[in-house]
Amino acid sequence: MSLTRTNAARPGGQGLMERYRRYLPVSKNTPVVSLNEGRTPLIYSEKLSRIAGLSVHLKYEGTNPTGSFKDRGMTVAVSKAKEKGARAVICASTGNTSASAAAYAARAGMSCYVILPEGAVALGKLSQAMMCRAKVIPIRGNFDEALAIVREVSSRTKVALVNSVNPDRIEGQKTGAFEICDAMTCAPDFHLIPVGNAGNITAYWKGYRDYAAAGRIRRLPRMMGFQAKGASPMVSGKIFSKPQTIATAIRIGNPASWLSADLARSESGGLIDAVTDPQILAAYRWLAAEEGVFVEPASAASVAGLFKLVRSGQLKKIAGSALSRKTAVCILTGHGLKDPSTALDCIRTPRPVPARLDAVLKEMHS
Ligand code: AN7
Repeated sequence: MSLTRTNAARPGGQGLMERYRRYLPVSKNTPVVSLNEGRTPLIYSEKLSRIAGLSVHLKYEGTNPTGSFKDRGMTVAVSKAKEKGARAVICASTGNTSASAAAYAARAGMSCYVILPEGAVALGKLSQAMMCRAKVIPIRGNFDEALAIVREVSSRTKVALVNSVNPDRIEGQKTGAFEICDAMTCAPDFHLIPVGNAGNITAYWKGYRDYAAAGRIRRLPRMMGFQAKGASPMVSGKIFSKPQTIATAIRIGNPASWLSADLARSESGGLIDAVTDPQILAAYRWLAAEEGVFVEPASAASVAGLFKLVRSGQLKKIAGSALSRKTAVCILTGHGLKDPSTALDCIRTPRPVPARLDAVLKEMHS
């Protein structure tokens, strides 16, 4: 029996390729490799809404099967690679792409090679890729150098490239926009999103435009992307040869989708801005402490961006007098559990006390 049929016949829901089949490059010959990704929560934030003066929702992509938005793109990219007869996939990664590629390749019975910048990938992501039996090759270099190498490998061999330079990845990731529009019955006014290699902002913009073309929504959002200051080539207009940020997921100095992300910005009347590491960490801690939403540092760039636009008055300026009637969605791209070390660095390690009621009561009130 084909994978397509078994997947569709099982109880427990369907993945994106079945739900949004008519918008995706999937035919009846496509073997659907899915882990039932998508259907991530869209969470209303009363506190952020009060602070920003408009209605703010969080799209929590950390609940995807491997804990990040990459699964949306990977289900399509790995399915299409399998359809074309590839036996192996390869990617460069700051971590999440490798975790996702490894999982979908394992599911598909394919091999997976991942090339990573040595010492710059969060622990959770590395363990995911290795547990899903990817061949992990760290290089003494950064993400941009790793991407150049895998592009070369895939052009010389039959190993399929599953980075977001593969258009199937963009197709899959655009379903995030569909889910937001389905839930809100329209597009938000402002779409805030972290930017690294710039594939995701490109994908969301395509998703909104596809939905508009299909008559599902009437107007498009302004796309607002946020890079980490130490890795902000799109803001400064030049390549960063040594990108540096605590948000390792977006430590990228020369985004592959730079041009299409720039188009998303200009066509939508949006902006690409930079947020500093302290601003990212403040938003990272705020989300967990105030909303119970634990994300990885890179994901907090969208909310750090919102705080920045509110503080500078820029959001009010763009929205005009109708601010309170506007809506914003911040994309939270990955789960906090991906990067436990950064979380532990932010908090005080709890102190053990004797196993006695009085000691615990005393500690509770200290
Ligand atoms: C949590 O895994 O590039 O702008 O190799 O993991 O589409 O690159 C990850 C990127 C944002 C940026 N948030 O998205 C990789 C990788 C998280 C991420 C981004 C990434 P793009």
